[in-house]
Amino acid sequence: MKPAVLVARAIQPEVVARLRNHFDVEDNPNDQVFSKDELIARLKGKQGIFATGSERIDEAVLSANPELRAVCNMAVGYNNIDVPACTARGVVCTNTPDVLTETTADFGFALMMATARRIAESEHFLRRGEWKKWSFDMFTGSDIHGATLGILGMGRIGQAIARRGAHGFGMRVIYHNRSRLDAAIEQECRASYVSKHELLQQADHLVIVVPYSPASHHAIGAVELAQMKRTATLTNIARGGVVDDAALAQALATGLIAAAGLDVFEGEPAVHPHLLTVPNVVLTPHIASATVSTRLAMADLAADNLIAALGFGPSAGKPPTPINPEVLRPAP
Ligand code: 8YV
Repeated sequence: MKPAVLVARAIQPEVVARLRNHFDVEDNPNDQVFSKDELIARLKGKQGIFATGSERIDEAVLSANPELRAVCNMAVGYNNIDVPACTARGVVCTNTPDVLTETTADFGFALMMATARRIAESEHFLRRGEWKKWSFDMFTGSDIHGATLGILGMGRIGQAIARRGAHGFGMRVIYHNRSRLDAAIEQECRASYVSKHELLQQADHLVIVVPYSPASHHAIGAVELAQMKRTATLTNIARGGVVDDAALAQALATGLIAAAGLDVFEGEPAVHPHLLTVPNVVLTPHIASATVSTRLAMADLAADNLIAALGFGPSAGKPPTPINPEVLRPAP
């Protein structure tokens, strides 16, 4: 009998078909978002879950489903998974790094540019029929080329954004990270390490790419926003909760900073109501990794992880991108 797995959301049919070669698959072609109780009920008897950022896998889910052996996220971020709880139960967790790095960096750069050059705001103005004449200061924004790009969180995506800024747009790149990068990587990205305070004070365009954790909760709040230039922009493509959205909306409304671009939100898909009323913010629905080819690469990698984690395929027992590889070690 094939092991049973749950594919928690609608995904590419060819990936579901591949999973069916190994597993008895319960999929979700109607793309229902399960409540905690529904998720627990659907996981009954399942050994694996193909998850997305929308499913919270915590102690309640794990204890109700002791047969679960693998939690495979179709996302690089995994703040939806209680990894220590999984590890304690010997449940392997995996994510999808690398395959989305360049796509997500493209989007971060695009969102930063749209924010600095007021693309969404001016497009809405045009669609409303308000464009009657040229004016010297109509939708004047701030330059990207030659400006200082500040990056908070210098992992793979942060580095890819730094390269675009330094090599493509002649930007001065500064970054802050938990740990400083190797000199060779700094040199290749043409990025200089600074303190968080220096980052906030000096950046013309601040891009947030730091993973969410209790330590990064509200890393940017009222105190941090007050340290930024009044002409600065802020772009968040990391996770809701890294930025205090209420404080940001207030900063945008009062001109404490010039503009913001947000792809992620606290409590998404809900958006803080104040953010919806301020004009100087570009809002997108968590689509930084959304290209056809990258979403397929993410789904394929999550499927490869699930297949290997449950002991099938060419790398049986060795999922390509585990988050808690310690659970894979054979017992001494
Ligand atoms: C996903 C993401 O689209 O990979 C991540 O961490 O934020 C996005 O690429 C989202 O998490 C859905 O799983």
